[in-house]
Amino acid sequence: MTYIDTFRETKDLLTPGTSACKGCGGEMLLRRVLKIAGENSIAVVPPGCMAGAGSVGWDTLSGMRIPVTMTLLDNTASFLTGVSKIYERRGRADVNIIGFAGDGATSDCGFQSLSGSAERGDKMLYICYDNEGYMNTGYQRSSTTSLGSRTSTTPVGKVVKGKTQHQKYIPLIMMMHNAEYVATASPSNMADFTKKIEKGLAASKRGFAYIHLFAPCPTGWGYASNMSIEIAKNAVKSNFFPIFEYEKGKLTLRDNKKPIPVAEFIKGIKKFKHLNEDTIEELQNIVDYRMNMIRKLAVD
Ligand SMILES: Cc1ncc(C[n+]2csc(CCOP(=O)(O)OP(=O)(O)O)c2C)c(N)n1
Ligand code: SF4
Ligand SMILES: [Mg+2]
Repeated sequence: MTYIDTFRETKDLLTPGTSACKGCGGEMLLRRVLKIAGENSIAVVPPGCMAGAGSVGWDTLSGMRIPVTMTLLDNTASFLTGVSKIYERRGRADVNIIGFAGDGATSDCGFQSLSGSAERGDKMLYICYDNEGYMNTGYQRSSTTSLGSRTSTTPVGKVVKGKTQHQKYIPLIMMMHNAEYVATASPSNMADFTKKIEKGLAASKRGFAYIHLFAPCPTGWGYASNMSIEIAKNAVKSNFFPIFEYEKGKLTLRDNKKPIPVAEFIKGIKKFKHLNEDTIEELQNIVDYRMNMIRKLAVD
């Protein structure tokens, strides 16, 4: 079945009327993850836009047609460990145990719990949708927010001009946990995305699987809601968001040897509008540095 068949023929397990913003990258990704995973799945979503958008529940109702619960912001992975162990004990290894967590819940608040589950090799698929900030509470910076971004806690004024630190690069950190499977994916390439979710689900039956998704956010980043896919495409084309996977000790990179400049990617995104040439150059340097590091780790 091609990915188009998967999306056409499988049941939509996320309510059609979520309260996510128009053009939300995270919502688009969550809907497709559920279509690929199917009904024999259990989801855990920590506080954030995807829980807040109604996927977890209004009153006693849930926006998903599979069992779902909301954890704390800081314990998604350890919660999944518990769910995974009980299902294993009951001989239900067929059930997909999936976490769908934001970058804040993953890279900051929940990192200790994530690292523990990964190091133990607990059986789950942990997905981080990275929209580079704490969007659900008004776009505060997180450790994956990129350099120079305007956020509500890194405003642009006379003294401060957006975030002054580089982003923490979680995919490689997760790879160094000797995870069963690690991958990055973008909504701009659904065939690749589908294959990786399928592989991640299969790997989650053997151990810890981690997938990091590029999740553009029109509201927090400041761009037109119909531009999310275009922005995701340019993030990949500029190497701002490298696409790779790591399995059985091997890293495979979808190399992009003729990248567009990072300046091209950030054009039209308001959170970067104030950047001067020096900061754009610094952003370009970190993107080049990271890509070269991944190239060195990749198999030919
Ligand atoms: C320990 C803790 N601190 C703060 C909050 C408030 N809070 C709820 S959602 C959220 C944002 C989470 O950001 P992220 O995980 O990146 O998801 P996003 O909102 O971007 O989708 C915050 C700070 C909380 N629930 N728990
Ligand atoms: S604020 Fe951003 S991440 Fe949150 S629902 Fe809106 S578009 Fe999606
Ligand atoms: Mg976020």
